[in-house]
Amino acid sequence: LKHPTFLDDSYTTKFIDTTENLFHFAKRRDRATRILTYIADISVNGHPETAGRPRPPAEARTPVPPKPRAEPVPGTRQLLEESGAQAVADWMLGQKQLLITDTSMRDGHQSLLATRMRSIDMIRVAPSYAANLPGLFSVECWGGATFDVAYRFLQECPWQRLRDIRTAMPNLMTQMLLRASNGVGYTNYPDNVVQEFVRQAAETGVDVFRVFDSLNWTPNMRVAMDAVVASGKICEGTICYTGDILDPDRAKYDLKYYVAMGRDLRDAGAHVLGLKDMAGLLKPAAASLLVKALKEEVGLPIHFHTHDTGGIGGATILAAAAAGVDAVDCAMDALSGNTSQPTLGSIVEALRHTDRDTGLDIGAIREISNYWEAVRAQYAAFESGLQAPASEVWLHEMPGGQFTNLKAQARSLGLEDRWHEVARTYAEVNRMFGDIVKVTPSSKVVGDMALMMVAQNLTRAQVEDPATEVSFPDSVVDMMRGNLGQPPGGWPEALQRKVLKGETPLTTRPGASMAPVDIEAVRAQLSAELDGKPVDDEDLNGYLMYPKVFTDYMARHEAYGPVRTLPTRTFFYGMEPGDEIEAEIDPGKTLEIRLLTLGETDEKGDVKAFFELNGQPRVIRVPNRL
Ligand code: BTN
Ligand code: 3PY
Ligand code: ZN
Repeated sequence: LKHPTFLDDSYTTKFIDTTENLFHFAKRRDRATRILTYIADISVNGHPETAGRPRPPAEARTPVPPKPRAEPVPGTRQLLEESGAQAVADWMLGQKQLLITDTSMRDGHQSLLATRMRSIDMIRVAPSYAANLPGLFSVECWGGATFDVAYRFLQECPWQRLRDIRTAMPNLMTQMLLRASNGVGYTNYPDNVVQEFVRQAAETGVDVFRVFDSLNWTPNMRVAMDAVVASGKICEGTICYTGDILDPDRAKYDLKYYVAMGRDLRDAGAHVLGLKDMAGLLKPAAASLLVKALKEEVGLPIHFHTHDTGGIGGATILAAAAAGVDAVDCAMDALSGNTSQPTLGSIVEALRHTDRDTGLDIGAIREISNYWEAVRAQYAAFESGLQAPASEVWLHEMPGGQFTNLKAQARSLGLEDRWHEVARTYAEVNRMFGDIVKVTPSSKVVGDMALMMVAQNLTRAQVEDPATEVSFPDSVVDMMRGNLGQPPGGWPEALQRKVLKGETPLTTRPGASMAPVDIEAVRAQLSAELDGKPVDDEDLNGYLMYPKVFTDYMARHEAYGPVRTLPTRTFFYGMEPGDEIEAEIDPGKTLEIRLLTLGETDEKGDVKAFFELNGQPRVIRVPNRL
């Protein structure tokens, strides 16, 4: 009687005849059986994501988080809770020490391990952060690509990750990356979807929202920024850095441009000014100039983010620190360097006994980094194989989070040995699009176009020639339609005309012409799709961002249960006969699982897996799909 048709009073006597799924009773299996089914399936068939990839070394250590040294002392979180967002911003300006954000739980693994780090590996170390590094400014642990990857590839709920980290780390501010009107997706959402998402993220546990727009178009940031300010959390209005302010050939993105944008963001209500160098292009001398100018002309505390793709990110951070930047992002040593952030422990060491001394405990940093080192070994399948930093980043300008992803895409298209050509073409596409900011989602559009040109051996001249037929990727058409907003100076008109074939592009804010979503109607419809299961606000927000990704996740959840509680090695590789693991499926409710043996494949093509579950024998049958 909780079926939406009863609830919304549209019930008629035809209900039973027309509601086919009413009599499809899902086979109700307990959670332990579902988890055993997952383990059996992976043990027999392998995990699709790790097939053909390098395995963790046999001697890889089991990650053991460092012991919390004491009860967590109050940190930035208490300041925010007790005195509010503006008080945190004022406090930042009054500090001498360089404040540090640890990005290991978000951008660190997004940039090094294809975003594949599982919640359990984060939650287990969160108490050590709280107790041993209470002086951190914040811990970036949510948003960006982590949201959909959690549902899509890790079979876990991103909201639960946030809630659990928040609980385990009560004195530190959590931080997320929000793509403004693109939410944590790749396209513009209706305003009320963005507002609802921010409200929920704040409620579930985000303290600092870094809000950026992929074309640096501030009008398209207002809805998200206003929602953050309304939530009482910290709004970090963010400039994305591209080009080179010292290069007269890149005059489009000069010092004046960035200062003007900084003022716009301040006027839009930012508490903190984010400076997001997503590709790691900002050079030390330019950082000195830019940080000084922004400090003087904007007046907000500045939070600087960079990537070490070119190998001199640490030098840029130190130059920014000398110029008075208030906070910077680093990744814990074992998850730092190359396309990730500069090395946290090394920045702490470099500034020790100077007037910007971070005050962080280097011993605690080393212990936590040792933990991440052992965790990282479990994700060998997702390493990019990138051996060294490269100055080529100043040619292609790819964001750190995109670089390894695009390389993997190139590999899957058989273009791996033409990677440097892809890099050069990416730069060509950028010029062809008018020299734009490249960051999710605009960076994906440039990447799609570059891959297509290399795969089809198309030159820029051919693409631009009105007489040559080109079938543009959907993402390019969408962007030229104005659906990601407007870049400074607009789109190149001739190219836009060719892509749109006469269609008139949008020049106003996409959200302004999108009808609001009827949130409660969506809830009812989703609930119906889930056989009447009630839909809470977190699930609803997951569905609003990624409808199909979410329902696919829910279907697998029905089949496999809370697999987020499995150790990472088990999740990706299953068990060998003789292995024994534990999974805490509820606080205090732990499954002890032993795989005794796997049987032969029978005439139906099934394999029996013989387990011991908390000492009791259990047999699970799964298909052998190999
Ligand atoms: C995915 O989203 O593709 C990975 C998540 C789990 C897929 C499950 S794992 C067990 C079973 N074996 C497969 O090959 N796919 C499913
Ligand atoms: C993201 O949007 O995921 C990014 O990391 C952009 O740098
Ligand atoms: Zn980044």
